[in-house]
Amino acid sequence: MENCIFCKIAAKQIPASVVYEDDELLAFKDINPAAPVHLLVIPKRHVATLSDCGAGDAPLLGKMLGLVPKLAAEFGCAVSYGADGTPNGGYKTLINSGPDGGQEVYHLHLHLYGGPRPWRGQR
Ligand code: DGP
Repeated sequence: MENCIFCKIAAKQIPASVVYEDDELLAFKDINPAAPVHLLVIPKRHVATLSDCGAGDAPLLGKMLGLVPKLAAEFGCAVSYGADGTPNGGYKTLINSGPDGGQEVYHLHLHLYGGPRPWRGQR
């Protein structure tokens, strides 16, 4: 897509701090982090919003979601459990969709926020 900033990042036409890449997906650091860890996972193929995905996109969406725990572990924010089973650490995943969903960049992306709270705008 010609004027899509994330397509340009996927095509390496503009720089980004890339943390993961395969044939279908790219993950990179958000330019304006709202948490100590703030990554974006995108499909390389242009998809504007989650509402533009159909049943055929389920494998792609599953792959995006499946990447999250791997990145969380790599960036030190995986969920872990104490000896008594108490959960520790963790992260938030978010997909903003459309204007009412707060989407600013119209190329599907999944936010991964992690690290010790408070984060910007969150307790
Ligand atoms: P959203 O509101 O869900 O559309 O979030 C868009 C996010 O994309 C926002 O957190 C900032 C980030 N972003 C926008 N432009 C760039 C860019 O050029 N590079 C990087 N790394 N992140 C960007």
